[in-house]
Amino acid sequence: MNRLYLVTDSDVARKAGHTLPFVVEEACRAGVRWVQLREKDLSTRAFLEMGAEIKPITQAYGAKLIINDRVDVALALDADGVHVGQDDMPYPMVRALLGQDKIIGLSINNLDELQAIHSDELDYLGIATIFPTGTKQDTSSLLGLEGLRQICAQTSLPTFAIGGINAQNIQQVMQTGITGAAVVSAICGHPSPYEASRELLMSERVKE
Ligand code: TZP
Ligand code: MG
Repeated sequence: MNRLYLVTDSDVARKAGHTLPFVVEEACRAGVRWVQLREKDLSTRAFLEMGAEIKPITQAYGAKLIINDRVDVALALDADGVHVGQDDMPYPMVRALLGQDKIIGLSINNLDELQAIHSDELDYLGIATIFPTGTKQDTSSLLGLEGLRQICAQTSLPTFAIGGINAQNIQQVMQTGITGAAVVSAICGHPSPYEASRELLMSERVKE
């Protein structure tokens, strides 16, 4: 499986003239195999309806569907997993609710948060925030490539970097010891989510 992770934002997609199902379909058609449904402003009902629309698309391409924050939504959709942050449900509880077969990812922002982890309960880490981004307002201090390198050197879990990653800098990100790169606006906000995904996937170390 390649190392590109699409994280969705329907506002960013809408501003680029796209619906979210269109973005996910185009990204999957281009080869993306990790999709995180991250919807901060939808009601529970709308989140479920969106997930029900997205799941057949990811399934058709054999892509993983991960739900951001909402364990209940992931269970209701029988999604592949859940991604939680530092202020969300603690991942041991997520594991207890989802069972051993589902994927659980945790966001970390610094070395202290890395050191607090019990890695046997997690499947991967999201490492934030690498570069400045307009997509998320409450980002912690920026790690940059050097901060990212330091974190990657100290964990054996699979890692996905996030924050300001695009076709121009993904190559440098992939040289830090990271497993993969996660993007929002570089795909959702691009005039062609298909072409954007193709370009990102062409980068060295992303495509394998
Ligand atoms: N977590 C840290 S930065 C971020 C998230 C969800 C948003 C990244 O968006 P973009 O558009 O890829 O910079
Ligand atoms: Mg969260």
